[in-house]
Amino acid sequence: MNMSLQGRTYVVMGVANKRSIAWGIAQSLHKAGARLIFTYAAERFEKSVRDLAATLEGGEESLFYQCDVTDDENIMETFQQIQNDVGVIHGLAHCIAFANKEELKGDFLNTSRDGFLTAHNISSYSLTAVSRAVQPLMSEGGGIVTLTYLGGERVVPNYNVMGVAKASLDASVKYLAESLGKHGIRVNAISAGPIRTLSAKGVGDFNSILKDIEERAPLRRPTTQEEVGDTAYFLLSDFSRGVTGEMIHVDSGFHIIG
Ligand code: NDP
Ligand code: N5H
Repeated sequence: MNMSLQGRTYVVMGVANKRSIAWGIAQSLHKAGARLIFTYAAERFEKSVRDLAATLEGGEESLFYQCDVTDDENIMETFQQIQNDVGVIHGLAHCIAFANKEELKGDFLNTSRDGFLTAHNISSYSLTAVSRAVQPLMSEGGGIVTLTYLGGERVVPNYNVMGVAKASLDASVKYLAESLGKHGIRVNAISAGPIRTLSAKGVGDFNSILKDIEERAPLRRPTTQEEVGDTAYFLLSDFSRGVTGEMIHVDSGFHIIG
């Protein structure tokens, strides 16, 4: 067995810019020889995604689709189109989350019904919707990977409704692993340490969160996009063929510290 992804095609959802964790995953998969398909939600990020893909050697072969995960029809059309254009898919990286800014500070008790539903719709349910849509294209089996955060396992200040949505996402990974295992499709999550991305921007005390990691995490350094990318590559390759329904922490070991 070798680690090459030559001849395989992967869908990467959630590249907004070069700091996106999805972009770290795309780079790792590309290095391994994979062909890439990108989906983006906001039209304003289309150029950014296309420009980034063009920086990859052979990136002209990448394909791009607009896909808003709140819209079932859009999801179905996107994967139908991908099936028409490329046929078989070997894996998918789901790197999508959203909560209203006002829900990401203050007391969790004040979470609104709307804010709760929005966070769960985009950050959790979307994995199930997308998994169902991609399943027919994964006729040779393969892997699905999503991104989660420690705030779904423990109370982390300000993560609030997103923590509850991640707990739901983490449980979805297990149920989906059971549903899709019989089709040879594995479903896993990477719990990433804090990385300064567009989503993380504007988040109150990100500096002090990073400082804490540097002081207390076993590896004493922050998580990088590349570290997450390479673990996604492992989870989407045959080297992890016996792993499903799992969550791997790529966080310098921070999660073991009490
Ligand atoms: P980015 O801001 O780079 O990516 C977030 C992505 O979510 C964007 O590409 C955005 O697309 C997409 N998105 C939001 N709403 C929708 C929608 N309705 N349909 C489709 N896509 C949508 O941030 P990150 O790379 O940090 O986030 C990626 C994942 O990593 C998230 O699940 C996040 O929770 C997780 N994570 C991040 C950590 C961090 O410290 N950064 C730590 C642990 C986990 P668009 O802009 O086109 O709307
Ligand atoms: C404990 C923390 C810090 C506090 C909480 C941060 C939560 C961030 C997650 C969500 C996904 C951020 C978010 O939805 C931001 C939006 O309200 C506003 N931003 C946008 O709309 C931009 C333009 C687009 C691209 O963003 C999205 N998401 O579409 C957690 C941190 C230490 C770690 C972290 C940052 C985790 C995480 O899940 O991202």
